[in-house]
Amino acid sequence: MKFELTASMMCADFGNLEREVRSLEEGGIDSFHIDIMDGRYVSNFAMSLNDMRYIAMATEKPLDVHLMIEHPNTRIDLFLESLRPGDTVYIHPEAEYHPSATLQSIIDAGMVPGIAINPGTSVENVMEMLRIIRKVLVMSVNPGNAGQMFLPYVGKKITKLLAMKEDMDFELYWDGACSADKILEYAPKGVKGFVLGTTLLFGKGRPYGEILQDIRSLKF
Ligand code: S6P
Ligand code: MG
Repeated sequence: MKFELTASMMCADFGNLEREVRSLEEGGIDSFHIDIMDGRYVSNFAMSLNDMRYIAMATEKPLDVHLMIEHPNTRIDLFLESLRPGDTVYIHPEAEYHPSATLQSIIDAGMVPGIAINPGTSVENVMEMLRIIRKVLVMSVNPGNAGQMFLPYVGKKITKLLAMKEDMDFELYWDGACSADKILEYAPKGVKGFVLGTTLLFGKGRPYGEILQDIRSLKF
């Protein structure tokens, strides 16, 4: 079964960031997920612009930038100018007065436009944006922190989005508390990729390559 695995870099060892990037690349990660927070849209600070720039410089793999910041359009140019065409930028529609204008800035810069949908946000609230984005990041935890519990009511929304993705031409990605059983259940249903954090990848005392190999060898 083909699905993408992306590493949530806010969970990495920042004392050895370059080594972390190398081990993940050698282990076969598909992309690097960069959680940018401003302490306002979410009550946490994880990664920031310079962390993203450093990882963009350290790898040729795609970046998957998840902006958890208020009014990203104010200085989205700072992020876009440090990325490569084909990298993905997700915004949270609730964080912007005119989210479709922000998505247009992402498209104009040659990046893949995405929206992140919070557990409490309905598909109906973002319907028009689904027509212009290419990726939907479904949050299965509230944004802001790693290591949280999966919120089971999100399952119904994923089912709804899966039924719409062909017609509206977007792909679905999972972010939050991603475990092997979630991949086993949702990859066959059509979820295209999974963000791996502390639940499955980081802080396990095992080489990333071994863990990623185990995930790719899951029996569906
Ligand atoms: C949360 C953030 C996520 C987490 C990731 C952590 O605000 O968007 O990307 O870093 O989901 O994974 P885990 O397995 O620790 O929940
Ligand atoms: Mg994220």
